[in-house]
Amino acid sequence: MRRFIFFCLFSSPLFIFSQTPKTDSAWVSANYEKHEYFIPMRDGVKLFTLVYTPKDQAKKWPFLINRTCYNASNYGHYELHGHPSDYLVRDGYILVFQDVRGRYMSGGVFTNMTPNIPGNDPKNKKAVDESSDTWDTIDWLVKNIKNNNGRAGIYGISYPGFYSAASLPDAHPALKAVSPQAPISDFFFDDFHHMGTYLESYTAAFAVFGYQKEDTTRNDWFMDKIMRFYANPAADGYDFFLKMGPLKNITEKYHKDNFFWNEIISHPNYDTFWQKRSLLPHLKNIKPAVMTVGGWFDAEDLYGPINIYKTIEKTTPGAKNTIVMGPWGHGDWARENGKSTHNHLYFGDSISTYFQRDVEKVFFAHYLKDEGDEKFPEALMFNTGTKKWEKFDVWPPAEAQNFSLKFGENGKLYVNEPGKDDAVFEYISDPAKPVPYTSQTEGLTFTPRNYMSDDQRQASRRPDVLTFQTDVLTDDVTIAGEILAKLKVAMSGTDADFIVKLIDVYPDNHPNYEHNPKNIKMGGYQQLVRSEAFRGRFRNSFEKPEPFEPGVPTDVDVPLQDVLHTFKKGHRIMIQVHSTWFPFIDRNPQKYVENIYEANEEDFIKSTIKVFGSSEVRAGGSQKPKKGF
Ligand code: PG9
Repeated sequence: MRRFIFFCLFSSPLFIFSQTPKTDSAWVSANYEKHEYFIPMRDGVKLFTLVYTPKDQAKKWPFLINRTCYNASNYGHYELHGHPSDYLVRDGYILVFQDVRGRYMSGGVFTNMTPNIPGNDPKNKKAVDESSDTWDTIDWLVKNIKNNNGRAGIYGISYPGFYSAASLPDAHPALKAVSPQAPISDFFFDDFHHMGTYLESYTAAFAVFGYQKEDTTRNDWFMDKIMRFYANPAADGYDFFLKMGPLKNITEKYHKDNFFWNEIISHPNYDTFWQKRSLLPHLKNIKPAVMTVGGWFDAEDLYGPINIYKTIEKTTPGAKNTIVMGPWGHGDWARENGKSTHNHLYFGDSISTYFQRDVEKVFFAHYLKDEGDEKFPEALMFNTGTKKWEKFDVWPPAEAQNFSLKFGENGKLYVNEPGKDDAVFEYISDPAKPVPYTSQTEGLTFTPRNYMSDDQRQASRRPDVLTFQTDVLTDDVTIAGEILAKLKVAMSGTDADFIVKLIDVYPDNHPNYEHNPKNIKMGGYQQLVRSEAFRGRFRNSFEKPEPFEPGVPTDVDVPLQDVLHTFKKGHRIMIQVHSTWFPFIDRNPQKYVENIYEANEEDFIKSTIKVFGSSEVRAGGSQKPKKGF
């Protein structure tokens, strides 16, 4: 059963097919000695910490730390699940796995996205957060573990990515290298929410984060809560959640006693509850080297890596700060099966191995062992169109040519040409028949995943989806960096969501991929490159939502996360705009209510939405790519 959770949350690091020599439990137990400690924090709480020390005592070793809410004991049987990678394990570190406060074998109370308390005073027993817990852990390790070289690194994927990044404010002086990977930065923009919409596709996941354990345990105390969704799993998530009706029914039926769910539904706006849980305002005066890693198709934490990198660039100009973005879904860089794919798309062979061996291992060896010369680019970014790595000395690219995409009549999309400013495009948005977010029927997700590069033809054929596309491109067009959809809209209702999608339309004669286990036909495939869902009530402020006035043209700016994608000659660029995307996000009643988590069935109304031709999607273009990393 425990494997189930580990599998879900880390999306299967258990199934690592590394091409390096096997670093299995036999190899680990032959080369490492394992010890378990309960490390005292400054307020007296003890954190369970698993330590693997190299048996080779001829050298002094640095620490490599992973702080997790997903059960450090999963690493307790000399089985490391490929995380850290086999390259790091074989390179030799004192490997540390720690249950964070309030989880599994550690003491204390669990808090989601622990608010950071600026400053670090080990004598202040009250001021504890993830930064102070990491500081106290490193201080104890350096003083108590034999044969260490006085340096520490920290890494982690997903929530452990947040704990890695949370070590940066007021970092311990021994902390020299930090790699936040798919880190959460702010739960109002990562994971559970997208720009104010609630990710209904996450509903089962709350069980993991919303119950305090009664005692120290190595087992998943919340499993019974999860199994309510999975004992007889629905084959069709769309149907399951549509029948569920308003979100208040989820409260009633599943999460009434879940403290995190109750926090979410009591704070529908970006109030101080969320603001104090954002890590971004605390990322100042950063001392350790930072390599933030993310996946362009990461459905869980894409906002986090991009914004952690950009924030450090802004607050600490001289920081050793690198970002690596690959053609990966959530955490895919930690597993290798030889063929690097996302969904139906093939990007090349062993891309995760390249990252683990030639990037991640090099980063930690340089800063923790003085090996190799520092040659890290500011940004090592995989172009998802050309399927090649590109290196940038600034991200987004300094020479961004600002692209303007404008809507025209008959579904035309214009690049850097005037559209039809006086045109009006409209659709009827019906919450009873929302736009599906996947091309295939899928069951209950623990978190959404495949939609990020899915085929959009199921949407572009619907009357409630505005679809605009360019003529066939006569040259390659690269979009690099941020995208902003500046919509001018009006509606018959008083609230609405806006989903904006950037899509790569393949030529009708595009060959199928050789590596194509699901036998997907790629001719005419409308590949999602980037999307964002924006809850219109937050157009002027995420803290103070406002209704729309029926019929009044109103500006709604929808920021989409960065991309690096070349639309190749013979392809088309497509933009879609619509107002439901289910069950990826919850349905907006489209009649303004104070709190959608408390909306009633009768609040859900059809609304006629108008999008004016004066709308525009702005994007950045890329500088000439430099040689690869
Ligand atoms: N993205 C992971 C997650 C968070 C919350 C619920 C479900 C998954 C993670 O950050 O660990």
